[in-house]
Amino acid sequence: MADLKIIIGNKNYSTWSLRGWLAAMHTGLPVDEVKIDLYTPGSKAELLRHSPSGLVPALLHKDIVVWDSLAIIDYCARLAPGKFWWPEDNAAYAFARSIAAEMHSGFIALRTHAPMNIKAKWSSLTLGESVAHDVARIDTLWSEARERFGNDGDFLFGGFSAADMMFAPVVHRFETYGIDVSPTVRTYMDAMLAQPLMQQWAKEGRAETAVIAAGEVPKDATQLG
Ligand SMILES: N[C@@H](CCC(=O)N[C@@H](CS)C(=O)NCC(=O)O)C(=O)O
Repeated sequence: MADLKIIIGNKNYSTWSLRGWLAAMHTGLPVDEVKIDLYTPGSKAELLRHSPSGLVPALLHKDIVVWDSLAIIDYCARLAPGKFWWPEDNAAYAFARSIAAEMHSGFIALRTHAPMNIKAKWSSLTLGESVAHDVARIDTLWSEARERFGNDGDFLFGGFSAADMMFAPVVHRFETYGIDVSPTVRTYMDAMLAQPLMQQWAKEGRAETAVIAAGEVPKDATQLG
């Protein structure tokens, strides 16, 4: 049994779980994984057995529990200080921390109307105004990060970092709904989709059979939002 255990939900759908799981795996330490099928009878009781908020992700480290994705990322950064989490440079750090926080608290329209569903593929949906606004803002943030701070690698701040973890589910959303992005963002998304931990999660998500209604866009939809 490993000292670290990450509690997650369905890999096809659970965006916050993806962020916490990436952080736990990025430590490079041995990690046990417990997956709970969300929104099923009994799942809330099962979540509460591990996570005081009744939500995933939760990270258990020996007898310590950390819940909420951003807290898990910061805790994992303490456990594995030799790995890249946040950029050193003050300007890059400020940008990285700000966009991670903006992701954690914002982009409600995109989160509401374009659920992560790794298995799904749409090509014909137009974007409602509020979703289009979120998409444009994210494109601007990713492009600026890549152009100003990303020279040392393929990710927002060069190497794969906490900021990429926070935006990982958005990459899947853009991919699933065939959302138009700038060339810089397309190149960044391709790097994210090829990242080994991202590939592992997506492969396991695609193999799942559970269907969560809230994670499905109606078949006759023409617009997101
Ligand atoms: N702010 C939390 C959000 C966690 C959250 O909403 N998790 C969802 C899954 S993506 C959940 O546990 N839902 C299960 C439920 O509500 O029963 C975080 O950043 O971790």
